[in-house]
Amino acid sequence: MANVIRADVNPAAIGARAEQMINTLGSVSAEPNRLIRTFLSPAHRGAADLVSKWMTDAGLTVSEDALGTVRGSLAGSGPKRLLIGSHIDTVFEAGMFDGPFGVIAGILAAEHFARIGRPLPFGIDVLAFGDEEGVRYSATLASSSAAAGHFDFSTLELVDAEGVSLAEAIKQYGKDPADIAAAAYVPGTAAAYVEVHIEQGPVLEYRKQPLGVVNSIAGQTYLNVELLGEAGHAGTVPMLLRRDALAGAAETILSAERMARDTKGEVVATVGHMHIPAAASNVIAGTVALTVDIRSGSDAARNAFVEGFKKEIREMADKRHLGLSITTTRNVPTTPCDQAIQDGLAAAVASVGGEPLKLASGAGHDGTAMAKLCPIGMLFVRCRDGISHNPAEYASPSDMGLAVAALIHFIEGFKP
Ligand code: HGY
Ligand code: MN
Ligand code: MN
Repeated sequence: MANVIRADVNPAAIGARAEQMINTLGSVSAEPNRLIRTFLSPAHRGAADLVSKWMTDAGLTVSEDALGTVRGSLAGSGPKRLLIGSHIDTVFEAGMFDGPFGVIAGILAAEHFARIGRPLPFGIDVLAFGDEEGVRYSATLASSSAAAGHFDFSTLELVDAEGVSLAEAIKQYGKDPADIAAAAYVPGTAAAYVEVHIEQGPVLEYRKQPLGVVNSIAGQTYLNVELLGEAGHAGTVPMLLRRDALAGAAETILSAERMARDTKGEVVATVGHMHIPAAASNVIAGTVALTVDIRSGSDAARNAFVEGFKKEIREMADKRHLGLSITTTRNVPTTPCDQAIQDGLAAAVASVGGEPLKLASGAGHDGTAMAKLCPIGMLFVRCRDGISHNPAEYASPSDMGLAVAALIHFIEGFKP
């Protein structure tokens, strides 16, 4: 891979630093044997403190808003700001790269300009968001939505698995919900938002490319499906007289899988969580709740899938004499990435010797929230076997170094 055209940027050295930072941040977890860092938790606090120190050491001015977003700022000669960020919260049993690498890349790129000492014609804000995964509360993108000025205040009443409301969690974190509005950027001050993120898929590895440019972020529909049957004795109720909610849930899961496969890649559907309140091996399940995550790069295809899926589940429930409730807990349209930013990132990828591949993101990102504030772009980094949301998640120091070098090139050529 050709070196960058800039003599003062050494991707190999940057990549080694990025790897060391990833490993250090990756050790900040709620549990010793697996990586868990949920929104406004003590582990989030520990990660925010570490990122704040890195930002300060890089020459950035650090601040924190009411939702815990850490902001490292580098002044520029003009009023506009280029926002570069990602998230530091994780799923359960997470990998170390999903989110953190985007924050680390922003810090390393901003540090390059802080060290040069020649102000850019715009400021840089590196943002570390704390709620992209939506694991603790059923809402998600709370922190980036607040920065973008469209926080949903009704989510303050949501409660986590321990019954702690988001409002209470904010206070326990040492912040004040009354300050949430102040987290928003003044409209017009953010020139763009750019996020560097592992691809979380196999395309770049398959195409033997370290970097790729994202053209859109898939739209998402999340459904909560609750099946209501009749709890009964596993030994005495004849099969034909059962109203087995868990058997209905099994059909629901297989319908989602089969219907998504039938779209030949246009739509993906996942049942990732199921709750059986009174589960026991000798009880016919009376109630089962499950989540259905439906995504597509096409809003029309996703919406058509949702309608067809709901119809099929209703018919199944009727056949099984089950009660059924389906609630939509998330409905996010496909988010296009700004064309000019895509072009700038493509030139940046080429500057480090890459082929500027364009690809859609099946994963959701903070960019979806930030797109309501300003134009967005994303730079993908190859990850081994396309694995993510898994401790085996990995991006090489070499690829991470090229990503930061490309980001530096992008910043150099950015026109707010
Ligand atoms: O679910 C997603 O796509 C993201 O990782 N939160
Ligand atoms: Mn992510
Ligand atoms: Mn993720």
